[in-house]
Amino acid sequence: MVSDLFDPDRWEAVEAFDFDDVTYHRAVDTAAVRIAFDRPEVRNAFRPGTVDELYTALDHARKQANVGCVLLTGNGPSPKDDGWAFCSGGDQSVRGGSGYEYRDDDEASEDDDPAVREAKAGRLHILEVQRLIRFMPKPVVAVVPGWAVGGGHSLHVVCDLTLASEEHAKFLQTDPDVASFDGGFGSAYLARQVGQKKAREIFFRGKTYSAEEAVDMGMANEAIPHEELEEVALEWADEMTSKSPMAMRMLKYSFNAIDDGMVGQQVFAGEATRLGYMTEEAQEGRDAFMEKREPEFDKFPWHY
Ligand code: S0N
Repeated sequence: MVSDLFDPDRWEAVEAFDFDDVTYHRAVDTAAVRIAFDRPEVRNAFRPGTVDELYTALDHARKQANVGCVLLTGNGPSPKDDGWAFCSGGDQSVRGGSGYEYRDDDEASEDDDPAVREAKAGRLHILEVQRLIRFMPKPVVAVVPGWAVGGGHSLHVVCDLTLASEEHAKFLQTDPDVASFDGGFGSAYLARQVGQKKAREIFFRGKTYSAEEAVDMGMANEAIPHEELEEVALEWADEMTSKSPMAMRMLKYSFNAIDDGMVGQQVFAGEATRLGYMTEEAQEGRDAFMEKREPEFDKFPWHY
């Protein structure tokens, strides 16, 4: 079973992949996908292979012209104790001396070339997943059915929206308890959401916050009765995917730009250039070059 909250009639598996640590589904009647951590027995902690699979699924979703929203969640409950989790961060059992190590029992990475595995050793590629979520031109919603902890907390922070289970979602930053620190989106962008004092409290005190507290402090959007979590997530996806893809893309990049410096400007400008190329004016520039003549830009107004 994928998850107690998962309605099999609303989803079909994306057949192109055979993942071990994540599940990947496409909604039957909405332009959305569901990508879920699938290690509920360890509160959906990620090992290197999990991150590889997560990246592959997210990148696939990013490239699909008929997908407008990604729901990122965690399967559950745990077969051990019925506990729920979104993600509890990096799997501490495979954390090596210089980062997260690929192990032979990491099924999710069994196809990797050994030389590639060696090159990857110690690499914090969860940060590449964060950037993929940040820069993909469609909303990514963290659907949090239980614990969001450490690197799992950082992932919900970087998602565009967070929907949390009223009864079971719990938000906790353990990074300094296990000598880890997300000095990027997980802390700095969190401070943008909840303010500096609260963000420092989250990391420095390591308290556990409920869904309601997360909503009150501005790092989650809504707390939803547990049983309705995925149904509401699909409703949100339905709302968002009915809107203009161009406007949604431009808005996401506009929200990002102020915090993303020159990269934010570059990403936004790329989309502006795409729109520019659709104008007659841009086509005149291209045509004049191809026809070896002077461009007739004087027929286009200087808008103000
Ligand atoms: C999640 C917690 C709070 C749940 O507590 P609870 O409900 O009491 O359950 P437990 O009995 O503790 O757990 C159930 C089983 O799951 C195993 N388990 C849970 N979490 C992990 C984990 N992260 N790694 C490995 N195993 C885990 C338990 O061991 C238990 O197994 P059994 O039944 O066999 O005993 C609680 O479990 C908890 O505190 N977990 C640890 C949370 C944690 O510290 N995570 C790591 C934090 N750090 C990172 O994530 C670093 C990430 C990173 O690499 C990074 C680096 C640079 C920049 C950014 C990041 C980034 O943060 O992304």
